[in-house]
Amino acid sequence: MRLLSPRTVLLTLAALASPALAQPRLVTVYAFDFNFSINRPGEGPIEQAIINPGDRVQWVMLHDFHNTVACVGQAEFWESPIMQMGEVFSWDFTTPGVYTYYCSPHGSDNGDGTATGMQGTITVLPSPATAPILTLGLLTTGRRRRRQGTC
Ligand SMILES: [Cu+2]
Repeated sequence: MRLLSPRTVLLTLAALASPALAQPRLVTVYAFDFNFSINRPGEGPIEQAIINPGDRVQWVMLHDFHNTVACVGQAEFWESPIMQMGEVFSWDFTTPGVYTYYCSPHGSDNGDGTATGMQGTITVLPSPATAPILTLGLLTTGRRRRRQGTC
């Protein structure tokens, strides 16, 4: 079995970690049966979506008469109209944090960052801005070792 060189491994890791190469994702949250869920009906509802800064969340209505409204006092605020089956509302998240939202016909904002009833959360992870610095450090270390071996 041929092993990858340390430099090849580091370059691969750098490519995977680089935010410049990371494309924004489209994450779908479904609204049905008085739930928000990243799973479809019948798969068990998962109310929390975890995304990166720059990702877009789209709420897809699988039933009539739902909407998505952010609780007040968070870094980002959105409020969709009440929608019918098949309609979609999208929001691009830029600021890391945990965002609680609810459906205004079937839930409510508790005023303290939580919601009751039909509600969910979007977790926007911290920006991976430190990744290039770490990668550069590893690559520099790799080059030093190579030079020492050839002298
Ligand atoms: Cu609703």
